This record gives sequence, C-alpha cells and structure tokens, in this order.
Amino acid sequence: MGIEPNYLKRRDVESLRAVEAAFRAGPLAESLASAPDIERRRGLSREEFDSEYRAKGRPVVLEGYAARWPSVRTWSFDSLAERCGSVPVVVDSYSSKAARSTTFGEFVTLLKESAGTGAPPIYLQEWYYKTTAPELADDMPELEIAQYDFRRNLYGDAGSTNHQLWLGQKGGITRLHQDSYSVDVLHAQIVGEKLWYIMGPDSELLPGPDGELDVRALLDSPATQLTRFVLRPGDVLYLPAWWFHRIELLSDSIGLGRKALDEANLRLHVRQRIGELLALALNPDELRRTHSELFDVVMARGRALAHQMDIDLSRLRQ
Ligand SMILES: O=C(O)CCC(=O)C(=O)O
Repeated sequence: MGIEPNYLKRRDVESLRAVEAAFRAGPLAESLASAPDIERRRGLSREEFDSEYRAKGRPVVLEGYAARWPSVRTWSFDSLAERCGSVPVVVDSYSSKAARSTTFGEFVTLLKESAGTGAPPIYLQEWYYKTTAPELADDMPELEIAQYDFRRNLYGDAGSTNHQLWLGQKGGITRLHQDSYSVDVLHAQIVGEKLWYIMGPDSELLPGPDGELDVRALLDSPATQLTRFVLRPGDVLYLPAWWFHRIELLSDSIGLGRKALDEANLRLHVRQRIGELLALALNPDELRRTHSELFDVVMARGRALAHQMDIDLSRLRQ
C-alpha cells in the first residue's frame, strides 16, 4: 500500500505528532503569530454569500450570523448538564489512549474538578448529539446560507442534519485535519472563544533533503494560505471542502460543526463514503492498525448516520 507523501494528510499517530510539534515550536509556530486574519462580513445575504464566497471557494467568518440562536443566548455547561446529564458520551474520542465513555453530567463534573489542576484539557469532540439528545436541535435552527446542502437529497432530512457538537475546556486542541467526505464546514460558535488556523487544500508538508519535515517549503508556497482567526459566540465560519484546520480553545467552549455538501462535490463525496464502507467491511484489521486514531471515530460516525437514517445494522438488505 502506497504511503501518503503529504504529512498534513496522514492519520497515523507518529505523523499527527510531527505536525502538531511543528505547530508548537519552530518556523511554523513563529509564523502563526503574524498570519493574516480571515475575511469577516456582517449582514451578508444568501445571494452575496453564494456569489462572493461559496462559488469562489473563499473562507469567511459571518460575524453574529447565529447570534439569535437560543443556544448562543442561553447555553452553559451547567444548563446542558441539567438537560441531558444522563446521556452517554465518549470524551477525548480523538485520542485512542485518552478516549473514555461517561455521561454528559459526569463530563461537566470532570471539567470543573480538573480546571486549574494542570491536567490535560478535556474535550468532547464530534458529539453526534442527535442520536441521544435530539431535543437540543431546536436551539440551533437551520442556517439560511446552508440550504445548498445536497446531503438532504442523498440521505433524507434526518440523515442530512447529522451535525456535531464540540464541547471542551480551555487549552483543548483539535489537531490539523481536513474534513472527510468533501463537505464544507459551517462552524457556529455558541459559548466561549476558539482560535482557528486554516490552510489551503493544496498545502503540502514533505520531508526535505535532510529527511526532516520541510516547514520552510510549506510556508514559502503560495498554496499554503495560512490564516489565523478567533471565532466568538454567534459567529459562523464558512470553510470550503478540503481546507485544513486546527483549533485551540481559548476558553471553555461549545461549537456546532454543521456540514454542507456542495453539489459540485457530489461524485467525490459518494466515492469517499462508499470507499470508507468497503474498506471497513473488507479490511478492518489493517485499518485499525494504520488509522488507530481515526478508526473508532469513523465507526461512531457510521453508527450515528445509520441511526438517523433508521438503518438496521443486523440486516444485509433493508
Ligand atoms: O472545534 C473544533 O475543535 C473542531 C471543529 C471542526 O473540526 C469542524 O467543525 O470541522
């Protein structure tokens, strides 16, 4: 099996560590401080959004676009714990070593107990809340600009609204990645602040002649388009498909990862979905070994989608 040359796209633990280390020290870390801000717009209509950003594949922050959402106005970790304290969740699911099952109420208690102790920040990542706490959805109404999401045609209404909540503690990190399945990211910040670093889809981090990662070449390439910005409550980020992103929590934070499939990316999306299912069905042992950090997350995604689409996993034909 061929090895992916670009370190930014690899998902094995060693490569993830090497990229994360470059974000923390060295020339990449130094450039981050002076990376330009993203474009920010207020009061953008759906037509303006489509023609100025979506059609051109340009990232943008829509400031205050979700400011009136009930979640943005009323949510806190405590109020959510009161509403769905007994709901099962998996925290730190992006790390095969740290991942553990608990309840939402226990997760909030853990956050409080560990705050200020120097313990690693706790992060409930990619929570498909609709499978276990669907009542929360009323507090995050549909976004007018996201109506192009072609997944509705593919998976039906329920499957297409399979969005994720991200809830974590100050200092938490989601490592650099591209979203799967060629979907656009429409991330709404609900509570607290997050620092985002994004890079263009053609960014490449390759080993140089000395065998070390050539961070200089990455920074010097016009394809990199490194950008840095803070997302605040009510802001919605539009990030076109395949853009790399890395996130740091500047405070305790809650965000909604709302995805949208552009019809232009439909064929690729279907190929990637089918490819993933075939690989899981026909080659699970090797995948668990080569994608140890991603395997359980991908299984959780599949289960959430099956649940939303009312698919019985014990039957071969529905
Ligand atoms: O907020 C985070 O930590 C990650 C969010 C993300 O990767 C996404 O919404 O695609």
